Order: sequence, then C-alpha cells, then structure tokens
Amino acid sequence: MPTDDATQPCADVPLVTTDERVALFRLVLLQRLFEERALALYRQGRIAGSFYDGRGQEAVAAAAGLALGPDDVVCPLNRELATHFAKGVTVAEAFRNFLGRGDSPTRGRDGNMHFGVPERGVFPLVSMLGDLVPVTVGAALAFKRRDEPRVAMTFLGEGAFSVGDTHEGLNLAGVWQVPAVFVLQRNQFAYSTPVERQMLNTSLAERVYGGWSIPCETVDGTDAVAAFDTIRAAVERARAGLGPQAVEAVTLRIHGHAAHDGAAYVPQELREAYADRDPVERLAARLALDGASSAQLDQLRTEAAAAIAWGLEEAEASPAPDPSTLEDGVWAAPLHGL
Ligand SMILES: Cc1ncc(C[n+]2csc(CCOP(=O)(O)OP(=O)(O)O)c2C)c(N)n1
Repeated sequence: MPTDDATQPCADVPLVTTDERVALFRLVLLQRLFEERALALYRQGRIAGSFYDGRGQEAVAAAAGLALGPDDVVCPLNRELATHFAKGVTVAEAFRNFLGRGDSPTRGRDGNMHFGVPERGVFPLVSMLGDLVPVTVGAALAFKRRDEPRVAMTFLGEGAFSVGDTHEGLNLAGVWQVPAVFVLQRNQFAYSTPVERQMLNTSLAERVYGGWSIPCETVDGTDAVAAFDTIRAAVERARAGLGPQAVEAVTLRIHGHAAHDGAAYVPQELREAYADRDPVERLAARLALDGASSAQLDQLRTEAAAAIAWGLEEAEASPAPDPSTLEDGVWAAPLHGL
C-alpha cells in the first residue's frame, strides 16, 4: 500500500511533500539512483535497445515536475524521469517499462523511455526531435478553448532547435497565446555536436523571445531551488493567461547521448567547470544550509535507495508480455492484393 510514512519506503508513493526542497531532493535522488540501477541492468543485458540517462539534468526534471499541478500535462523527453515521478508515475511502473514487462505502460512494446501514463498527465515520448512541441501546443490550445486553468509543458534540447516542427509549434503557441511552458534543456551538446557548431546565436532564450516573443528566463540548471522558483513562476504566468512561457536551463549532460557513447568529445575545461556542480550534491548542501542534519539527509538517501530497490523488486515480479497479444494495438492498412 502507498504510504507517506517516512520510515516505510514504498515504490507507489507520489513523492511530493509540503516541504518543497525536501520533495525536490527526493526527486533528484530517485532519478539518480534509478538511472544508476538501470544502467547496471542495461550492462547486464536486461534492458533491450539502448539506455539514456539525465545525469546532470535531474534538478530541472525534478523542478519542472514539482512546478506542475495535478491537472497539468507534460511531455517529458528521455532525461526527465524525475518529472514522471513528480507527476505520480511510480518507480515500479518505470522499471516495468525498462524491463519490457507485459503490465508496463507500453505493455512490453518498449524497453526504454518511450512511455507515459496519460491518466496522470504524462504523455509518452515521441522520439522525433521537436515533435512534442506541436503536441504540447495542441493540449494547451484545448485547455484555453475549454477555459480550463491547466498548463501543458514540454522539454526541448538544443537539437530540437534545428527542426521545423519546433519553430512551427512555438510560432503557433505565440500567435494563439496558449498556456504552454517550454523548458529548454541547454546541456551543451546535441548528441556529439556542441551548441556553437549548431547555431550562431547560442542563447536559446534570445531565440525564443526574439523569434516568437515568448518570455524566457535563463537559469542555472544545476541549482534545483533556482530552477524550481523560475519554472513555477513560468507555469503560474501561463496559467494566469499571460501566454506561453519558456525557461532556458543551462547545464552539462554528464554522460554521452546513450550508454554506448563515452562522451570523449566533451572538452576537459567544460568537465572541470561542472566538477563541483552536481545537482544532487548542490541540493544536499543547500538543505544542510537550511538546517537539515546529516542524519536527516542520510535518511532521505536511504529512503530513496529503498524505494528503488522496492520498485525493481515489484517490476521483476511482473510477467513478460503474453505472445498472443503481439498484434494488439498494431494497425495495418489493407494493401491491394495482399
Ligand atoms: C528529427 C530527428 N532527427 C534526428 C534524430 C536523432 N537524434 C536523436 S537525439 C539527437 C540529439 C538530441 O540533442 P538534444 O536535443 O540537444 O538533446 P540531448 O540528447 O542533448 O538531451 C538526435 C540528432 C531524431 N531523434 N529526430
């Protein structure tokens, strides 16, 4: 059974508490520990396909998820597990998906991050860069037309800025003044391409404001508290009818594009610049400054580790997909003569 009792870690607890900084810490820890565990599973051959993680980006994923209300919707990318958790996706559900289980969100069709739980406001990932922008704008347009006080959010990396759908979607968001929030994950690279080799004006905030008059603040993406304040303000402005909003979060993607990529292209100076800016440890230091004792911080780390272990155990007990369901959800146009 889900429980809020801090002494009883449980995979099925939505992890938002009244203390937002503690909630943020729980979320960044969950993403960090989940991904470390999942990477080990991938290396053991237990996760099919490839494996992508968001090390270095957890603060923004957590902040964005926590800034949303229960009726808001979000289209996360592949480095935003903390956003899923903030919206109530459980650790067990996420592990089931990665392990390709029959009762996972994608019912075993995907062994990775192309999943969502739409009834909790999390739309599944579409891999084509930029394609979630028009999806988000469409959801926000529906909220506006129905006069509902809801917000739609999505994330974009630098790579999405070279795709037409992004620009078409942002343009319409501006023209229609929809309640959408765009979180721009400026993690320095699109796959192995550094941002300055992809665009002349490397400020995503300037491009979004200059191109479509969408207000955009830039924030340190390794600082969960600053990211939360900034993203929450953007969400509330969008909800108040002030039109689409954006936040550019600057960080470094610590790992490569996926597990096969050792990120040898990241210059040493850049690595050094981020060496003491780990989002999880920065937030721990901030909590300590706020008065949290090391015993309290250790307790939160222990709870998060237990939630990961519990969720994985539950997922491992889940069944594999039933082969007789193989064609469920597959649509085929009848071809002439076949
Ligand atoms: C339209 C399209 N073109 C190419 C790709 C292949 N691709 C997958 S991820 C990626 C780079 C993404 O970079 P970015 O948006 O900066 O996100 P990051 O991986 O840094 O988080 C590319 C080119 C794709 N998924 N979609």
